[in-house]
Amino acid sequence: MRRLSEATLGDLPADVERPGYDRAGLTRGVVHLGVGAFHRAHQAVVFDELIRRGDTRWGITGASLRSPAVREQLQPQDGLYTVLVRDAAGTRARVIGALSGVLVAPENPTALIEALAAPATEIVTLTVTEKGYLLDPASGALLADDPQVAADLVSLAAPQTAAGFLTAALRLRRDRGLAPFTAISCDNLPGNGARLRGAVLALAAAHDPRLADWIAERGAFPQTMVDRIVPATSEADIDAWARQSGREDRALVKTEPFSQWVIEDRFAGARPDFAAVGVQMTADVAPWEAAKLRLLNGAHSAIAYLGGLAGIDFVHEFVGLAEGRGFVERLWDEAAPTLTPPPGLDVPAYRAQLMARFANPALQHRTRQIAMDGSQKLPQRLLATIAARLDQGRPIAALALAVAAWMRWQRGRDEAGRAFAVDDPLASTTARLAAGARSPAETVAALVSLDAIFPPRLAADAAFREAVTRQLERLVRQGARGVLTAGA
Ligand code: CS2
Repeated sequence: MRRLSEATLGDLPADVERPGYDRAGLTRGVVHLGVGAFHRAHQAVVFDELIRRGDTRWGITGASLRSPAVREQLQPQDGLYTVLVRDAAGTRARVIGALSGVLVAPENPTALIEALAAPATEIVTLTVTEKGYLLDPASGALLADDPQVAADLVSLAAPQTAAGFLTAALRLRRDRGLAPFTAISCDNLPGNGARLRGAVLALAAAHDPRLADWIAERGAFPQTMVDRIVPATSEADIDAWARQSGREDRALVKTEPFSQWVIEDRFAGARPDFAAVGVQMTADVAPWEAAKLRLLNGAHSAIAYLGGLAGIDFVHEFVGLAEGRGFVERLWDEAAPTLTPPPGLDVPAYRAQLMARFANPALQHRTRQIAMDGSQKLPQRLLATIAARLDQGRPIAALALAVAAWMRWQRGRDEAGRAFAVDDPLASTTARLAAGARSPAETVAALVSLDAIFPPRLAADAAFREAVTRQLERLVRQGARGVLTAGA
């Protein structure tokens, strides 16, 4: 079957929305690092919308920091791809035209540095996942011992890391008399802007302290909260859409109707009229971020491990069970009092909306996908909430059950005895620690000693260890489904 492309765009069914603007006339004002499904369904749609409204400065150059796979999806399609927005009521399809090319960093690092340093580049967005920042998940410090970071600390001629590319390009911009770009981290890291800034400043300082000063003074790393549920696209999704649309789209993404982007209003240079396309601009993103990380992502990770252990494959199936839904509500009852909701966020309404989003039967969001990289996610999704609860002297049963489920997951076997690979940069360490323990209490003691995940103060907290041990004992005895049915 023929691929979606400029040449075949006109053949699509009439109800598929198309870019409707002259793609050749776009300026590439954005470089995006990590052109995965999330970017294609979130920020790229926002830039596409700005262009549709007539501001042609926001064409995107995509970059993959690792494999050429995304370029092979997009290049034969002239950068075009379809976003399928799905819920129980049906599917809406829209072709996005904002992306005009994909660079593969390891093949030609200079091309990416030049794209970042181009005078037209005003904004650099990143979705490189939590582990892509190469930071200690608990403290946020740059992992100086990581081989890629170590290489970038020595030379930025062919950077290995996202922060390395930004630093090399900022150096070039300064040397050429250009202003810095605005670098916007769109990953679910706590204080994502500050963490990215810290990584770039640490690299810059290692090479040229005056560069670090210039970036600190003139650069901008706004904090953001990004939200849209974007499950991985399956071969079955691609086949089904090809049959329906008559064109094969290897870069297809599927998502939900909901989309939210909150950005700290701190820009180094030009700023699009984000507010006109529904992006929230604010001076303080932190309360939005905490609500999203602790309610949405906290529940997601809990569902991933408890559901995964119990053999529940999809999020909507988990919340389709009375005991699954009840557990999520209890988790939120624990998390909600730790939040300082920003003006405009009604927590009960937000929770109800989240539950409806989780229940969306058309998304087919796999628990296994969310279970990935737990070591990078636990601190901001569950452990910060637990620390806040303990400071308030409040119980943590549901949160502790989620942490215990993550611990049980590290064995790489579900409750039906099926083996799986724990997909996590710290998997070999957690597997070794879990294997050496002879009881739930020993498992908890061994895993909380990992200070990359558990802050020392929390690891030493007797109430925390007891609560997690108790829940792990219950999981071993009753299984995840049994514990859910009995109540947290
Ligand atoms: C999920 C997120 O995979 C995961 O860890 O929790 O990708 C989640 O779907 C998004 O943050 C929603 O905005």
